[in-house]
Amino acid sequence: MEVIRSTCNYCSIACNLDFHVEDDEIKKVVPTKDYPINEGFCCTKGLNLDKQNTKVHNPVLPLMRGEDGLMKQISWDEAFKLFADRVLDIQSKYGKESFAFISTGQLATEEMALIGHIGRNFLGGNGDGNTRLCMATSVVAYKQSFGFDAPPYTLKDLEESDVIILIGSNPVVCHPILWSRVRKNKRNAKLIAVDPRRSETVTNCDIWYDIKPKSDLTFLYTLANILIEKDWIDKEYIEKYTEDFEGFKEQVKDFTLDKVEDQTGISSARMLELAKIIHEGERVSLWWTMGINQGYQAVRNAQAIINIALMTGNIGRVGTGANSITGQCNAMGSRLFSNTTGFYGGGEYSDPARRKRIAEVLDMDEEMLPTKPTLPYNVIIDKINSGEIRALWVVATNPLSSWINNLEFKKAAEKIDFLVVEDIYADTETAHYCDLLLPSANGLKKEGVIINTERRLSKLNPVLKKKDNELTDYDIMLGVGKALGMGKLLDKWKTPREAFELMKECSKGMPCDITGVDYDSLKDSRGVQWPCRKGEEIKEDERRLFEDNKYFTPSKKAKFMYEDVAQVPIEPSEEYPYLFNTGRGTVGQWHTQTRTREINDVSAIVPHRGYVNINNELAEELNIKENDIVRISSPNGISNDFLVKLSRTVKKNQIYAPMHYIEANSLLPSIFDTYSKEPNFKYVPVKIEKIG
Ligand SMILES: Nc1nc2c(c(=O)[nH]1)N[C@H]1C(S)=C(S)[C@@H](COP(=O)(O)OP(=O)(O)OC[C@H]3O[C@@H](n4cnc5c(=O)[nH]c(N)nc54)[C@H](O)[C@@H]3O)O[C@H]1N2
Ligand SMILES: Nc1nc2c(c(=O)[nH]1)N[C@H]1C(S)=C(S)[C@@H](COP(=O)(O)OP(=O)(O)OC[C@H]3O[C@@H](n4cnc5c(=O)[nH]c(N)nc54)[C@H](O)[C@@H]3O)O[C@H]1N2
Ligand code: SF4
Ligand SMILES: [Mo]
Repeated sequence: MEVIRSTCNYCSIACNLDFHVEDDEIKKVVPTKDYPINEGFCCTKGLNLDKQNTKVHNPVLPLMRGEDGLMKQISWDEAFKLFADRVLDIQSKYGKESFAFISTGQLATEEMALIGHIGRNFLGGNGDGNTRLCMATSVVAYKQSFGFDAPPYTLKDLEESDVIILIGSNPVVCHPILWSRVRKNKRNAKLIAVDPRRSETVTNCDIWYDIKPKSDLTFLYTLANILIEKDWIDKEYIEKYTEDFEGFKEQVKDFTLDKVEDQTGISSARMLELAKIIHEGERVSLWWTMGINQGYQAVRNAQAIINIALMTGNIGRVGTGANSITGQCNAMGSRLFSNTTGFYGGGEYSDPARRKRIAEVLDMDEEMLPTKPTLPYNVIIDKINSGEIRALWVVATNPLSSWINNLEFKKAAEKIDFLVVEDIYADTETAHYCDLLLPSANGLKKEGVIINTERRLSKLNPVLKKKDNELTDYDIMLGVGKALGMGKLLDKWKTPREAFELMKECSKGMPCDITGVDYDSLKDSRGVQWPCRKGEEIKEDERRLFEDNKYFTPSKKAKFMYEDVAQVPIEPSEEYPYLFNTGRGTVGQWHTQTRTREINDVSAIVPHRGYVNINNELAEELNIKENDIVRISSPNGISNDFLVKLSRTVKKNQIYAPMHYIEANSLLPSIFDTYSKEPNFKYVPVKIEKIG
């Protein structure tokens, strides 16, 4: 029996797993013992990675929609030619920007880089990722505050903190292996959760700040104001390493204790208690995830967290940090190497030095490189609906279900002239509308590099062999590129390894420099965090950023970023009195459930239709019982039916809907953060009616 190690390509922890393989069949999956991230543990999704395309097979050959509306099988050469003919024809009629692609944080870095090369450098189209739905807020927050998209922590910081504050984050369900690091904490840390819902993580914490939905900014500004007034701040750190603290101080001075309870639901005594805990903690770490990122004022929320870390000197030291936890396995790869919002390895498209360097590395004309960041996801969809974008290539994401206000995406899918879907399943909600389906081999058959939440690169290795005619995403993208006539522009991209070498060169001298990473040594290694510069010896395999207190801004100082608290876009009303919140349901369910539906242990226990948690008292008032069906309507003008699961984890006026079911998103209006354009996925007032 052969043992092949690879990386789990579900969540951003990126556990390593040993696959025991015989006759091209996986006999056993064992979490890798000596991998520093998961140390012999993993969650049910990783353990069941072998259950992909076992019950629900993917076609090996592409499918094209015929004139009768039915899908029929074609050869790969025919598919590539069809792609090229249709896209080039559409571009010749409507201009380069009539083409766009939507990619993902769930591919290997090399695949993201290649689709960015084809779609942006060669075709001159727009291309965004589902990371817009997820990490865009953290990206913008870090860029503005630190000068680079740089999550500063290492997961070991969880073991070394005195105080761990989790804001809008439910790692017990979403990052179980991260939680095992919390459990290994050596300093008897105080665990604090800030969440309107009594999540699984809240249940495992010492203190719960059950704030009113979307009141985080007031909560954090009040906290900052107390710390300032009590003089519980690190003046030396502020003075030496940060900018514009005075402006921030002015901003928060009116966030006084007399108003806080009314606005956030948290009493002034409890606010004082939290400030005191932070003050007394020698090592305080602050962590956030989608409860912060997916909001209408999300960037400023994330920066309010960053500001607390900066003003108390809780950054750049063991067990501290303002730490955004990423979502998908390779969200970090997509953030840095997808050529969508900035150059490979970072840097603005307007920066002449970066333009020159990237053109040299890729051996192409500077004029061919993008001159501006992509149009964001929401604008791409608007432009499909207005007829400006006519061809769309969707790779490894299922927007018909996952996009906010998803009937807008459905409209776009119905309207667009040419929709291509590349997926490991032909039956996703999005694939249902496509003109061309490019079936790809799943992650067990591919090679590449994944960058996890703590900036650690690890290797995806082929565990199973490809069948005849079966192609990976990399193979498919190369086929598309060749058919488009990219010719010499693909000379340096023949294999994932070559693409990785290009990305290394592009990263040279940047904060995420990976020139010291050796592709071969990465296999079966302990992984390596960026930066990893060529020639530089790395002594520790768990490293944090900013230990030298130098940030990536021109002044080398971190910047306090702040703004007035924005008005809630839609207040609850008599018609829509309840607040609808969405997020993850269980450890075993992954997003739109294409993959996890194949895991028996998961499908046996989760509801098979969209459901909501309703508080027992509210249910009683509305005469609703467990397993009833309710109709929920939102100001979107949409009503959807949900199964009822009574739960005291939600407050009486709040409802929680797991995002794994298509019904949730059509209720949410198209509201985005001003700066990151990340959707406001976790808040809309709704009404409930019992039916049936
Ligand atoms: N099992 C499983 N694990 C996953 C995933 C999955 O689909 N399934 N997806 C992965 C991905 S891509 C991501 S991005 C992560 C997401 O990981 P998380 O962000 O931890 O998960 P969510 O459930 O989306 O949201 C976290 C919490 O935000 C809270 N919240 C809602 N509104 C507010 C608010 O106004 N303020 C505050 N403070 N909190 C609020 C919610 O109640 C919820 O408990 O999980 C990753 N891991
Ligand atoms: N209401 C609400 N909506 C949300 C969220 C929320 O909290 N609330 N969270 C948002 C977040 S954070 C995220 S990240 C998104 C996720 O949203 P999506 O990206 O749409 O969700 P997935 O189901 O992970 O879709 C991934 C697709 O890729 C396919 N796939 C898997 N592996 C491969 C591969 O190797 N190659 C190819 N070509 N395809 C592959 C899968 O079959 C699946 O169809 O959802 C967002 N939507
Ligand atoms: S914790 Fe994340 S990376 Fe680890 S096995 Fe589970 S899904 Fe995979
Ligand atoms: Mo995500």
